[in-house]
Amino acid sequence: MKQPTGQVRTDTPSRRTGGPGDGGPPTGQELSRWRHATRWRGAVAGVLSALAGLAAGSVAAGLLGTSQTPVVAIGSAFIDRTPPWLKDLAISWFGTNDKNALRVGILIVVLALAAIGGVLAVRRYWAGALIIVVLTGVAVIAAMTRADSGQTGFLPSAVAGITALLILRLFSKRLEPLIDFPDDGVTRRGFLQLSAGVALGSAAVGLLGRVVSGNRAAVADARKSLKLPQPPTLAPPAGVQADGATPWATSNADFYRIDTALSVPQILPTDWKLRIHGMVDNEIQLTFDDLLKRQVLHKWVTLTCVSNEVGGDLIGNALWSGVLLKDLLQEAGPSKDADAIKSTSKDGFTAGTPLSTLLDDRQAMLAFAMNGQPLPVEHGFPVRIVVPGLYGYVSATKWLVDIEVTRFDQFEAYWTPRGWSELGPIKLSSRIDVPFGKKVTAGPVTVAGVAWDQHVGVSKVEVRVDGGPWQQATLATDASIDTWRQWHWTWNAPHGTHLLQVRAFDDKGNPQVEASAPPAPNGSTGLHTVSVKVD
Ligand SMILES: Nc1nc2c(c(=O)[nH]1)N[C@H]1C(S)=C(S)[C@@H](COP(=O)(O)O)O[C@H]1N2
Ligand SMILES: [Mo]
Repeated sequence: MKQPTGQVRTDTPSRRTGGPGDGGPPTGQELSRWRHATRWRGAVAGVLSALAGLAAGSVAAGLLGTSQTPVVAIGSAFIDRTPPWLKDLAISWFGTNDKNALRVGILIVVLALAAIGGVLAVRRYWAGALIIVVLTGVAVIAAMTRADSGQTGFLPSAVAGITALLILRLFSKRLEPLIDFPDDGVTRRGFLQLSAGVALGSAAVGLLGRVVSGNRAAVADARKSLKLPQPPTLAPPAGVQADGATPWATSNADFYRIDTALSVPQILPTDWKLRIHGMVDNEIQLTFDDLLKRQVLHKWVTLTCVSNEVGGDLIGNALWSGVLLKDLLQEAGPSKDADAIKSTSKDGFTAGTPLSTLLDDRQAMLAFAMNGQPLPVEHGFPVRIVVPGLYGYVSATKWLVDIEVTRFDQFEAYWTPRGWSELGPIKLSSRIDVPFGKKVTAGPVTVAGVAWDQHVGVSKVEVRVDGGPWQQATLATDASIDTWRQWHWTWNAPHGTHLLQVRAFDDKGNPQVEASAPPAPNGSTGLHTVSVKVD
């Protein structure tokens, strides 16, 4: 016999065998306490069922060699549908931890929904099961819409859903007797045993999932043992500043990371293949070995993200090693009508890059090393594109697997339908790095930072204090127009709180845009302004 929720039953339950207030008929208070306890058990049952499902899903993903666990599937689909403002918000809140934050967020939402499902399932199994079915459906559809999930990418989510449904059924069988009748101890013990069993089982299965997904370890090993042509020197070009301001080279560990990959694609160099095709005379297929047989180029290039706010740190300068894209494209023989390449990564990200920027003298490359090391896995191992002068989203495809020579009117790259410009030349900008958050005492103070206008060049940097006259800063040696340029200026700092501002000029003497603009749709503008307290 079932009672509608919330209605307090006051007659004596016929199956009563003991429990709180032993002997007499249960009071309304007792009944409501039992129901409360039963609801809690339902929630625990829901959460444990979901965890068991997720553990089974991770084993399935490991066995199938796919990264598409249910959480990754939902998260990746979520990222693909994130509007630019939300992406920027996530980056500004969580920085490079935005992906972990998303994983945790998805897990919390899934477990919360599963808890509700568990509570419902105590009374009506199918009502709770429906929530799991819907969650499973979302994950399966999410996995099927991912480019890198292949034919079997939906299976881990399906396995997770079926497992969760079965476990939830076990729980609901245990909990049903508790709905209207007081806890007889036996039922409670049964529930506790089942809970402990499911929790332990899930932990064990989850561990197994880690073991069977050995792909990550294999790629890490392959990367470590890779011998690549070394640059003649890692030292900064002569004359670049080294006075404690921003280092000339950004270390691989400090280099900003931006991408849509919730689970970083794992590609063995021996498995890597690149196809250059489309509007070309000769289609080209390239293995990693083929790539290493070509002439190698080492070049300092400053990479910048279009999402970089004025004064932001989504910019880094590295010594990249790789081969010239120009040579490869010329071997392929692009059609006269082609004006773009669409480059695609293992996980389905795409960038659209003007063909002209790959064929001119800027030495766009297929890079396999960064600062003398094989590309870190997060930065595109084994091969990515680097094009001086263009924001990353229109050029710097990591985990590169495909280049199609085409026309801009034939395709839309990943970020274009999401509100970002089709073309993304980097905008002239500058940043103050010191003094920053440090104690400053009155007297001469070094103000320093970087300015950049990749593949155009910076000719001058000026600084001003409290909106006063602009004063010329000293520029470090121009290593190349494709890198940032360090600058410094000595300020005779008076007591008080002051505003410092910087502006840069391009090679033709045009100043950077002073009006503030947000990153979307094609890069921020405005003057970097810092407040400094002088004691
Ligand atoms: N496969 C892939 N490549 C990608 C992206 C991505 O999301 N996926 N993001 C691009 C963007 S927006 C930038 S700014 C650069 C960042 O490169 P980094 O993470 O090595 O700094 O990578 C580009 N290449
Ligand atoms: Mo970016």
